[in-house]
Amino acid sequence: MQVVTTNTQPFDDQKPGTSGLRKKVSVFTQKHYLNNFVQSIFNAVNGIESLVLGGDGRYFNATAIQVIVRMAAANGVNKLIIGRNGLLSTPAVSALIRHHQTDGGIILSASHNPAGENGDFGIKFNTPNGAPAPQHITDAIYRHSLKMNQYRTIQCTDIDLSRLGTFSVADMMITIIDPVDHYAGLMASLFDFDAISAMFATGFRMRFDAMHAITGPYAKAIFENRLGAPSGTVINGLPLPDFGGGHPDPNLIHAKSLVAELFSDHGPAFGAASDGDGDRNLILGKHCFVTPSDSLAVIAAMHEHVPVFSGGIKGVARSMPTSQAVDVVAQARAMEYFETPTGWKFFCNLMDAGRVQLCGEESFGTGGDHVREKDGLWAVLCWLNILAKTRQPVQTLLQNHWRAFGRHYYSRHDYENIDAQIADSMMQSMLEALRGCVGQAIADDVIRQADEFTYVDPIDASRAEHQGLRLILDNARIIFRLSGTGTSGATLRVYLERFHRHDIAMETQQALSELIQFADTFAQIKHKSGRQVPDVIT
Ligand code: G16
Repeated sequence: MQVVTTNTQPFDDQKPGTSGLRKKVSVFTQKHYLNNFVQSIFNAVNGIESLVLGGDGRYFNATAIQVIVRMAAANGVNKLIIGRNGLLSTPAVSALIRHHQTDGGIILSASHNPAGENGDFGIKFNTPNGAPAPQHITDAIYRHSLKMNQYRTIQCTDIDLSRLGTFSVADMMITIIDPVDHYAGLMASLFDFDAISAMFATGFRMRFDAMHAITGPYAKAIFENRLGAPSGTVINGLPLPDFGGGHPDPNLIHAKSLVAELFSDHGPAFGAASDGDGDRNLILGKHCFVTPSDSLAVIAAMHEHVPVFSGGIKGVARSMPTSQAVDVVAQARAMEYFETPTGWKFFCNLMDAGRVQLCGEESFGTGGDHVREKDGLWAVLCWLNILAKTRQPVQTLLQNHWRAFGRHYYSRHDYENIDAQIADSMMQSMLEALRGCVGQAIADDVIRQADEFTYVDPIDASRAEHQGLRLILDNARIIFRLSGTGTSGATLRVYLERFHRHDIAMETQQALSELIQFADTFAQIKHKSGRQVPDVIT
């Protein structure tokens, strides 16, 4: 094998965000750009000998796989497991890393961001426990990227990604696997597939929107082939390099037609969707949307119905901006509960330590400790299992939950593509004004605490600072945060939450109207960003 050392210049913009490095395709396709970042991973993480490699199939996925294959061979990898055609969902990669006990994995995805030649691309490294690299590793990768002057590769022709089997390239053994098999088997071991099949056999109907992204083949194999849901249950099931021109973010805005079907009188009883790389989920019932925060709380409250949790739930965790609905369940059921910064990686120490078995985020992420990523289809199967055991409509389950635990009205307002400097200065002004807020009233509630969220990991005592600004009232919260996943400008997220012990059956935005008004005035959103209304309300 002939290793070629190629001279390069560092790029200064390769700092991984909330979930790896995400940039426009035009950035990633610059000469040496991908190579530099991949070499930074090998330089920062010593001794990678085995790897899982796959992505969500977006534009540039297959080309990037070939680049990484050559660089892996030149950097001492001797065992590489790749999904056929370069495809693997994010949770499937996490499961494979754990199953094959590899030294990690590389995932190619920009999650829910649009794809195609003018879209986004992304890459991230996961560690041997299957989790997204923690901060100290992503910091090290970034430091290496800033001084990158040479990368290692080999010269060889492209490998055939379409053929299952094992072969070698230089000294490296490559195995091309079916992307779905292992994951589908894992799901069958975690859920009561007989009970769910029996429910489908009685005529229960669902619709799953794969949004032309990675989950199509997984969903067809699981829902239609294994569980007996009628063909056509999975829509937009063919993964396309541009995701069919859509925006595979499973929320009320981007899954509009699915939402319309579930809100029509003749729609199915259950609807769900997942995102570009298969780690997010949207849950819908007939005439009913389950917020991700409520979904987490309902699963926690009804976990006895799901075999995954046959050992019980010792603890749950949610990201800080996620509503506190799951905390109420945890208190009632004597579970430990944790509040972490946004980013799935913050849950993983707690899972490794056996402290939490269920986690969730307002950004449509839910998952358990079977892998170390959030898992869209897993969350859908949790709901199907609960529905199969209770045989009650989603809406009834949700209303019963609110009756038992109270209701957290919740919404997130996003202001996208704000000039980064303006967004930073808005955050800075708010930070300076925080202290003056304490004691101020919003409607019939009072701000008791106003601070910037800092997290100290209970397991390894690592600190994460500047994780969002919080205004905490007796029964409400307003949170401001800048997104860490965008690729152009800055996105300001405003998270709004108000708790009512008894459901007041009010439309969500109306129930939150005083908080919305206060947030707008406090952040001076209209004045400083020039935006009159949020770009996306979820
Ligand atoms: C990533 C992280 C999530 C996080 C989300 C939103 O999700 O894995 O943990 O909640 O970003 O991040 P932000 O609010 O910073 O945009 P994904 O699905 O994009 O990988």
